[in-house]
Order: sequence, then structure tokens, then C-alpha cells
Amino acid sequence: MRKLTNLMITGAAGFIGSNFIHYLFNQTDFSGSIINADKLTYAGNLENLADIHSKFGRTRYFFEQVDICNYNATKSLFKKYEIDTVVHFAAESHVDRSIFGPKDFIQTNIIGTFTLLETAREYWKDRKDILFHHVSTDEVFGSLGSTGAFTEETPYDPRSPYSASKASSDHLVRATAHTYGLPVTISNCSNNYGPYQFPEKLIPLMILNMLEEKPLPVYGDGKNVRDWLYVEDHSSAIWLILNKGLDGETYNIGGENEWENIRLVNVLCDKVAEINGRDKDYYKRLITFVKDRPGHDRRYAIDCRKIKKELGWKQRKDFKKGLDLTIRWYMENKRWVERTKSGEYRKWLENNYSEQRWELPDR
Ligand code: NAD
Ligand code: TDX
Repeated sequence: MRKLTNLMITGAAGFIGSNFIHYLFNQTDFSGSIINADKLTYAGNLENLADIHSKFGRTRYFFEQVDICNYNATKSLFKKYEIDTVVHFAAESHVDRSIFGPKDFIQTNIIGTFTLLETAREYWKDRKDILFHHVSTDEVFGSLGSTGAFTEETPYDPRSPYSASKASSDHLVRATAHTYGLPVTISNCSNNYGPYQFPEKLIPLMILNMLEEKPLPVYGDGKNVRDWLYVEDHSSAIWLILNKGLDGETYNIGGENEWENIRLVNVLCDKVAEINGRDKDYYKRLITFVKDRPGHDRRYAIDCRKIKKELGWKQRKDFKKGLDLTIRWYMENKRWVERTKSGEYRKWLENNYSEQRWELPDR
């Protein structure tokens, strides 16, 4: 029986990790503590969790600024909080950045994952009531032609520095389980969208550019296909895996919701125009085809029948509704948008944690 009491969630100041924490506190019966272990790179924004901090800070929610590549730091956190579960989100996550500067991807995604695995092995020894869950991506499987979908058995074929670093981390997790018996689970998920996504990724970038009447840059011919999943549905899948997933197993998670980029951008233009009371085609004049991403994977699609059948998971959010919620979130959260774009969000830590001493919760 897994303990699932003191969860170290790495990279939880980022997009999916912060949504996962909201999901745990607001939509599950989870009654333990969460330790958010995050280095706070450009992608880490503690304002994503300001509400959680004020409700549960220093009782059930703790933030620790830590680089997962630092063995001594991760080891002391395992001890300090008696960690029994790791949910490993921390990563460099943006494909374009990996093309211009792959080094941080190799460091965090590979060395960082390796360091966490070493820490977990050292601290947990032969315990079986613990779990290391590794969050990965569909991009490790490569690129598809016009038909078919990635299953858990699809051979790895990563084609960008980002996906190569994630593939490498997946291999390290499996090798550690196989060689040393560490209880692990892995999930490979398709493209997420929703609140708190850093506006370098396609959907928030397009929404915010429309609102500022800036060009909407579509790479290449716009016919690359992605399979989109609302971030809350990703969270529910991970929570299910923590509770019911079998040690050593991999689960694919996907939206079963494929869109060519250009079609998706057109739908976003329609929706933002509708919400803003503009003519239907108002924002489409901003669509600009630009030079393609080097090595741009053509199509991803996930076969997620295993997690559906074995764990009873399903996607709940209809895509049009999810897009509507997401657009409205970016329109209504002007302060978050402004502070994210200006870099002001990086000062939140100084202003809110200066007096904190990272104490243990009362037990
Ligand atoms: P993100 O870029 O929004 O957040 C990453 C977080 O990790 C940030 O808070 C950052 O500060 C932190 N971080 C980076 N380097 C660190 C380090 N060395 N030590 C500690 N913390 C560090 O990423 P995201 O979109 O939330 O993705 C989370 C995870 O999910 C990643 O592992 C990613 O590969 C995977 N994933 C993402 C998607 C997607 O569509 N975004 C889809 C499938 C899988
Ligand atoms: O300005 C843009 N114009 C454009 O046409 C951007 C930012 C993207 N694109 C295209 C490239 C992709 O085909 O849109 C698609 C989606 O791009 P991203 O949002 O950068 O996502 P992607 O490269 O598909 O990777 C995402 O999904 C899998 C996440 O960033 C990864 O972390 C995750 O593993």
C-alpha cells in the first residue's frame, strides 16, 4: 500500500505542476502535505500558487527553492519532509528554447532526473510503500505520418534536443526500476493547455497576441498536428496513477483531439472575436506564416486506451469549452499576464517569503 502522505512535487511553480496542486487541494480527498521543489527558472511562477500559499502555507503546502541537480539539497528535503512520493514535473519544457540552447535541457532533464533518482534510492532504500512518478511527453516517440497513434510499446525516436533529453530521463527512470527495484510509474502525455501556461507556448501566445493586435506566427505551412488535452484532465490521470497505477508501468495520456495548428489558430481567432464582440474574421488578418521550426515534428497522436481500460480514466473537458475557459482566464487575469510578461512575477518570492524559515509542519 502506498503512503501518499508527503508528496514532493518538482517543478510545481510551472504550468502543469501548479495546476496539479490546485487539482489535489480542490478536487480530490488528498489529506497529506505537498512540498513544491522548484528552482524558479523563467518558467516558475509562485503567483500561480498564491491562493494555495495563503490557505495551506506552512500547514500542508511548503515551497522550497531548489535545483534538482543538487544532490545535497534534494537529499536534505527528503529527510526534512519525510518524503514518500515524488511527482516529477521539473524540466526545461519548451522545444524552441531547446533548439537555441540545449544545454539547460541536458542538465535539468537528464542530470536533474538522475540526481532525484539517486536521492530517492539512497533515502528510501528497499521500501515498497513509496513511489517515484515521472511525468513525460509524447514527443519521445518521434513524429507520425497521417495515420496511427503512439502506444506504450512504440519505439522511442526523439528528434529535438527537448525530446531527446526527456527520452533519456525516461530511460534512466526505467533502468533504475529494473536494476535497483525502485517503485516507479511513468506517464507520456500529449500537448496540454489551460490557465497558467507560460505565454511562449502556442495557445497562450496566440490569445495574448490577438489581444495586443500583434502578428500570430504560424510555423511552416501550419499543417503540423498536435493532440490537445485540458491540463485538469492530465492532473486527474496522474492522481489516478499515483493511487492505482502498477509499479513499473507506463501510461499514455492524450486528448484524442487532433488539430492542425492552422485550424486551431483559426478557431482561437473565432472565439476571441466572439468573446470580444468583434467581426468573426477580425483577428484572422493577424495570421502570419513564418519560417518553420527546425526539425519540426509533423504529427503527434496518443493511443490512451491502456489508462482508460486499466485505471478507468477519461478526458472530461470538451475542447471548445476548454478553449473558452482558457481564453477567458487570460482575458480576466490581466495582472498575471502583465506581471508574467514584464518579469515582475519573479519578485513574488522576495516579497512573500522573506520571513519564512521553511519549518516542518506540526505533526
Ligand atoms: P513549465 O516549463 O511550465 O514548468 C517547469 C517548471 O520546472 C518551472 O516551474 C521551473 O522553474 C522548474 N524547473 C526547471 N528547471 C528546474 C531545476 N533544475 N530544478 C527545479 N525546478 C526546475 O513546464 P510544464 O509545461 O508545466 O511541464 C511540466 C512537465 O510536464 C515537464 O516535465 C514536461 O516535459 C511535461 N509535459 C509537458 C507537456 C505540455 O504540454 N506542457 C506535455 C507533456 C509533458
Ligand atoms: O509561435 C508558435 N507558432 C507555431 O506554429 C509556436 C510557439 C508554436 N507553433 C507550433 C509548433 C507546434 O507544432 O504549434 C505547435 C505547438 O507548439 P508548442 O506550444 O511550442 O508545443 P510543442 O512543441 O508541441 O510541445 C509541447 O507539447 C509537448 C510542450 O511544449 C512540451 O513540453 C510537451 O512535451
